[in-house]
Amino acid sequence: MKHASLWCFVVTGLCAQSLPVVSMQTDPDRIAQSLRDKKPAMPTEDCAALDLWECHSDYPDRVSDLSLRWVQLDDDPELEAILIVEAKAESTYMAYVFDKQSTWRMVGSFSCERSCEPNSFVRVQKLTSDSPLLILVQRDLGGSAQFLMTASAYHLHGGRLSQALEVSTEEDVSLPPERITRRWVLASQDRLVIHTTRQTVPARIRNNCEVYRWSPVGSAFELAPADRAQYCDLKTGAPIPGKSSPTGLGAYP
Ligand SMILES: [Ca+2]
Repeated sequence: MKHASLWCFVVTGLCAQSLPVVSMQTDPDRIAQSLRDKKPAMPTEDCAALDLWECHSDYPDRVSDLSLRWVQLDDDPELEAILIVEAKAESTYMAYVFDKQSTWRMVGSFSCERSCEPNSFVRVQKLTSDSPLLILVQRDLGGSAQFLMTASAYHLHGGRLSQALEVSTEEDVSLPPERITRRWVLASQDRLVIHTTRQTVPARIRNNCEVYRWSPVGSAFELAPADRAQYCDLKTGAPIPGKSSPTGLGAYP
């Protein structure tokens, strides 16, 4: 059974949206083994949850790449599992996140179909020292005339993954009016500083800088307008050097 819920705390475009949860018949090790060896065959329900051709026992091909990582994402002592596979039949990389409550549940699945960087598609990282370990997913969510690299951060709590931050890090629109927007996520000890540059043709670059802080109540990063002057040069719209440093999340230089 799938559940989805949505709740928004602030009108900043940031919503703590929790992903659908699917109960699994087997555990992540066995799922990885079935994908790798086709033996034992994967239970039909689990294959349906993964939604891959390669997990069907009568489909001849296997996934072409697979990694299983065990990581501690929440307060309960049991480790969570992140399974990443390359599925050539679907021309995609997939990442699945599993959490054990009384039984194993899939708490998130992410596809990376376009301009996918398999090594940076999914990673686990803290963004500020006062925020929890988050799952960061970077992929292109654009359409035919648009490149839209998007970084999303998810927080596991209460057996659910909810979105803690979403930033479009690079947006190239090739149809007129052509424009390129790039964003970088910087951080201080306890604040995120998001630097945006917007470039139009003919060349004109505008900077923007916004500050966010971790909200334990909202389980998400929320806009902190009162802190802007401390981290952002209000005249130029760029971050003040030395006040924040790169998190590795953002557009390529
Ligand atoms: Ca845990």
